[in-house]
Amino acid sequence: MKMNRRNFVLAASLAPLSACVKTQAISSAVKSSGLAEAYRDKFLVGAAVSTDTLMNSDVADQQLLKSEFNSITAENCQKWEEIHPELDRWNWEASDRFVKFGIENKQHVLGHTLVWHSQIPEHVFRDSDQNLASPGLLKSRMENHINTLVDRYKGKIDTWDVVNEIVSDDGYDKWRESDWYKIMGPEFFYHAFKTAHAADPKAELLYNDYNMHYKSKQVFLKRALSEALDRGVPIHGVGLQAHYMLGEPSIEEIERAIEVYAEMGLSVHITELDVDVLPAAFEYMGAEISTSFEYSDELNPYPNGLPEAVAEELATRYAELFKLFIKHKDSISRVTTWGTTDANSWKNNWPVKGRTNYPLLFDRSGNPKKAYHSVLGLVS
Ligand code: 9MR
Repeated sequence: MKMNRRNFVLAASLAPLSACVKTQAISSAVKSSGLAEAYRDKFLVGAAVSTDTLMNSDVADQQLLKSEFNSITAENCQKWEEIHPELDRWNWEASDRFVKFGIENKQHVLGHTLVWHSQIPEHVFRDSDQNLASPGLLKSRMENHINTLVDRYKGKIDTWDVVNEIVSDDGYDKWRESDWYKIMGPEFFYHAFKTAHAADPKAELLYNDYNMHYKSKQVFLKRALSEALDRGVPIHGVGLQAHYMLGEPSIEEIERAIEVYAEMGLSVHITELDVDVLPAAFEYMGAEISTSFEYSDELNPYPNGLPEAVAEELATRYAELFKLFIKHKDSISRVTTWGTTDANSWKNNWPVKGRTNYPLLFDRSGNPKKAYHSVLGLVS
């Protein structure tokens, strides 16, 4: 195998998988199947873990995570406002539990997310007079945040989502006017990766975003990522969030996105996969969580269960997606669903609060859905 950057990262990111396979082989008397096990020679199969699952010790959900997935991502507990709510105060409990859980279960552990414009306290961007912080002050706060977090889990967290969502939603062709960008310019992007790499040189470092299949976003990101890589910025891979719908985007669009980033020598991770089955509240299909729409019954057509025909459609959609991922298994290191069961999906509350959505592979009771069987059926 040619040892380019992607292969190196893939080898590094698959290393914990061999440990995981061993563990699963040992416990095969108890459990001989599971999605991750079925896909073990293709890519890691992961799920995001909610803080509820970690803190309330939701045993059923934890069991599902252990038996079906060999990779876990912290859904919320490591976001800046959660873990570092004040300049000198850290909340470690949920995050420590998350990392411990992954290590005990020999899973590939994903940290999420170090630098993001969202879910971050306003004071980070202010000086003591409440004016916009200087570039130097913000840089030192970023360093303190990344160093503290990455260092605490050095050698335990395998992969970090280092920076999330740098592209403007207006045209998808320029930098997002976030406080990070306003104060530091593109340097914020470069510096986050350099700082994370210095804190744990063995960790795999990702750039993570939604709508990575949009043409203009690809053009922008190709340029931004190339400029960073040319400067020696240690970016090892990209995360395609993959918040999809039943009919959109097309498989061809998703395939092109995988190819574009893989051609740059980057490892491709599918980081937040789910498939929304409810009527679109709007045409825009991103994941910018500040957007929301008012509830109406027309937007919530299946409060008492998913009709058989839609369950079939979902199963077909998942099968097509996984067929594509298998086709590109040499470029794809991991496929992670954003949650475990339909009960704990963010999609029940976004972009409309209080709907009953069915975007994942397990139903509200944790039972495998048709979609699960269609994905499993591709490899067994
Ligand atoms: O699923 C997450 C939800 O529970 C949170 O309320 C929300 C805000 O922190 O973030 C959701 O996860 C986001 C992820 O961290 C980044 N990509 C978009 C995801 C959906 O908004």
